[in-house]
Amino acid sequence: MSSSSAAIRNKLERLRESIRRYDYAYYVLDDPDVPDAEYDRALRELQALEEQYPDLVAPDSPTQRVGIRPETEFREVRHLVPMLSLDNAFSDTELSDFDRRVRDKLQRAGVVTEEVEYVAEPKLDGAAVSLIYEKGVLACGATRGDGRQGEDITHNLRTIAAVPLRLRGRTPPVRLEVRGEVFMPKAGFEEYNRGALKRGDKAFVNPRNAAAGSLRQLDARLTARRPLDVFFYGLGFCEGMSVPKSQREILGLLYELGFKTCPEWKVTVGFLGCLAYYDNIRVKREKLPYEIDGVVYKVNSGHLQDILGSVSRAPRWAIAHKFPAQEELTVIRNIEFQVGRTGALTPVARLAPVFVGGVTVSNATLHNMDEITRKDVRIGDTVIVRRAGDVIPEVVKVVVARRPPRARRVRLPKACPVCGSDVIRAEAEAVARCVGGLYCAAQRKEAILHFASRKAMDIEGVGKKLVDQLVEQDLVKNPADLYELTQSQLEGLERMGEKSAVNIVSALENSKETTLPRFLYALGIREVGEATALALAEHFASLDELMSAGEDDLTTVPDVGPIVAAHVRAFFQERHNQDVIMELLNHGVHWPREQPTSASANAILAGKTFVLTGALESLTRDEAKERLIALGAKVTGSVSKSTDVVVAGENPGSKLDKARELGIETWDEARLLSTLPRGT
Ligand code: JCF
Repeated sequence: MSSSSAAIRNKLERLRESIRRYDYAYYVLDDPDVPDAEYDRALRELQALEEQYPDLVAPDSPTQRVGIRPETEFREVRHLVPMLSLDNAFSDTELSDFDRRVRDKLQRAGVVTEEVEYVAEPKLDGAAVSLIYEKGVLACGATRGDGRQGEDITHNLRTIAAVPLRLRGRTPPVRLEVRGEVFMPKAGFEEYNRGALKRGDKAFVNPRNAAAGSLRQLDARLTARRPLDVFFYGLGFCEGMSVPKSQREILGLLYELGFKTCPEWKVTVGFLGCLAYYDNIRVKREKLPYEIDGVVYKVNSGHLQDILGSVSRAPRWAIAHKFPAQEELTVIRNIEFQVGRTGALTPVARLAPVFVGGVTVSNATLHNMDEITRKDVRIGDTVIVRRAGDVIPEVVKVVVARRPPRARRVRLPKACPVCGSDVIRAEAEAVARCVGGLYCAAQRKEAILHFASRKAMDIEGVGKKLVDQLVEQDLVKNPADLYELTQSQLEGLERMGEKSAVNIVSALENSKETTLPRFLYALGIREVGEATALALAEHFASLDELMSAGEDDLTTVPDVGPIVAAHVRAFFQERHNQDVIMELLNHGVHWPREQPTSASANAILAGKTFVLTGALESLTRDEAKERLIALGAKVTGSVSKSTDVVVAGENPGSKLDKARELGIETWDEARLLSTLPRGT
């Protein structure tokens, strides 16, 4: 045997061994080792290599089975019609290729179609199921398995409220097989995981594994406690009923029979129509209450589907257009501690740069020391990083099998990495803090950034890069120093032209006219967010009164408890803070004496609770919120029985559904604008 063929055998065996291990973790343990993207790469590499060396294909190679059937304690059931899976398109080009193949094949069959009509819907990230109804009654439900036979999970499916136990309508078909995707909505997943951690149980790494794992419980009472939902998208076997002639009619029929279908589905025309749908869903993705990993397009016409037919495991008339992977593998090069505004030390993983969720990521948050311990993250580890939407990338888990012998644990530093002050971790608290306060440059920077931020003093142009320079060059030590900056000082800074300097000086000048709630929020008092700042401003007649209030006084303010009161009191007692406030006022920071208050009973929206959802056209949500509050309304984040009005903009999402469910009044933007008088 030549050495090169030995090397190839070796490589093949290594790939097969990895894939077997991934399969076991994924299918049997419901706890995958590596991200899907990595799995797909390994499988494709193995397939390519085996294609190149067909005589080295082993009968037990993971490529030799389509779909994997785990060893199971469940009864096996044969699907009446095989469950197909979907081919993937990972780029616009691959989608365009698919559309061309469809048109070519139809043309060769003598069908003239300019553009093909498709039905598009989001591709849910859950577990595929097939259900059989006998004379309208749920008789059997199964997992996809290998596509020909799956596991009998009827007992578990029965616990899902959205699975009809009986079909709607008077004359049910003799036998009907329906296909759908069971999933765990994002909110339920997060809530479930929070509970699991509290109980000391294992959390699920993602909603898909949560759904698959929940369906494979032996005890249906456990499944019943999991927040599962389901959308149906197709038919299998039909007897005693005529089969609809298009995908759109199938979805319509499913709906009439009482099955939930994804409300986002649409008929699209041609490649460009599909692309437009894809872009639209990608933008909506974060707001959807469930995880999706792409969109599915199906040729709408059943007749055309028949002409196109299927290859081994996937139809030629459908394709899944995937979003870029949100999870990837990379290596932790180092773990450093960042110091925040309140001195909290946050461990941050410095990563070997990796393309994930559409961007290159080189940092990921590790939240706090407890998290590091729980996930057992060490420097040198290979980890799964996840970047979903615009949230900060995070380390999902360590691939322990790839841990190098020299992987190093991290310890909480005893001294602040920025200023050298002591680091204290209070008993039973997850966060460790630098005690340096405004002596610490990191805390100074964050305090100034917060002061200038949009919801605080709203000083445009004062961002991270500028504040870093201002603090490092000792031009600004506290927020009040900002107002002493001159145009020429600013022009002397890096990346600062005359125009930017002029703009910043005028932004600073403009910011001096503010409101008391904004000012209080801008001070950055611990535990005082926007809502508390507003409550404090409404309760006290003046800043002086607030500054001299005792804790007893403070706790009479709505929503202010002893902890917040102590923080407020301590802040105003601090000499340094008093000085900064005086300086700010001396620089001309001011606000109207009379705040419009929600406490005044004659405010037109006094006592009304509003929820805003979706994008408004003529104003931002923050502006709408501020103006509603000015009229006496309370604005909250989630819809409940105590909500009075839900204002829905573009793409409102689940809050609107909830409002309708609860019969709460809903307003569109026009109705909102007609209520807000000009100038509020
Ligand atoms: O949402 C899904 N995961 C999904 C999967 C949607 C579909 O319309 C599907 C599917 C798998 C196969 N359609 C087929 C034919």
